[in-house]
Amino acid sequence: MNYPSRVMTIAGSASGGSAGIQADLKTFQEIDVYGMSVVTAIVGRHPKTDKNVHPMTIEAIEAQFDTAMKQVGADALKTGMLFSTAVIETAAELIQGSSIPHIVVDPVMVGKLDSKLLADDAITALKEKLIPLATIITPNIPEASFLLDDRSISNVEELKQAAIDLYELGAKYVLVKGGRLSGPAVDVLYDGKTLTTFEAPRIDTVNTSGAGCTYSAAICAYLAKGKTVEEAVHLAKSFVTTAIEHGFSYNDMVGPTYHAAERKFGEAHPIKVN
Ligand code: PXL
Repeated sequence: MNYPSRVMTIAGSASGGSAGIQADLKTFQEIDVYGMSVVTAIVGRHPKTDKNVHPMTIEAIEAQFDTAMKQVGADALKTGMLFSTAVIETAAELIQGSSIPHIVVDPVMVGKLDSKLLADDAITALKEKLIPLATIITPNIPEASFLLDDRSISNVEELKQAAIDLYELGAKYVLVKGGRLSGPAVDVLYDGKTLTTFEAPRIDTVNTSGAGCTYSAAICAYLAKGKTVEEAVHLAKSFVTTAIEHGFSYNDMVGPTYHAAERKFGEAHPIKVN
């Protein structure tokens, strides 16, 4: 038997199922890798107290990682919502103490429904402790802008310059996602030498909750399967674009992308690579 590659996510639980750990595990399953999880916090707003982020202890985070590594091991790992300096430092230590070959850092800061997913004082640890360990980081425009001291990014040229400048933080590859610009959804990949753009047509939908989680989870899954970073980004962009195309909502709130779309509709969305 050819066992599936092993993929771990260290991220927050999004109880609505569109984002976070839930999006990661659904994506892993669709791409046929073996998914494991380390929950850093539970995100869900209490109807009376309004409390939205319910953190796990460092002990619980270490216990989950150790259990998954002992039971299974990992070929690739992604990080999502880590929230605090202490959790970022713990994730960095766990990654450094492992020999997992591919590390995807999605520098999650704010959710689509405006949940605050990174504490104000945690950006330094993210930049100094975690990003240097990354094979690839996957900021969207607000995240890239924040990592570059509130720089404004409003066109593809500025997206490219942001990727070049973020490379200085020490990741091997930087993918800056331009989904929030108008026009086609252009993402820029930089490896210290070459800029590559990945372009999908804009899809007219509001149902994109968890798209960033899904994209970075798909990159992680394809890296675990032995794809190069360029191939993994291309395949993942296609996967998430198809998932966005078939996004839906059960009510009048912003809904999820459809993780099963590529399998169900038998189509991988064409992506222009330049
Ligand atoms: O989409 C970003 C995100 C990541 N992780 C968790 C979330 C969200 C958005 O709400 O809840 C746990």
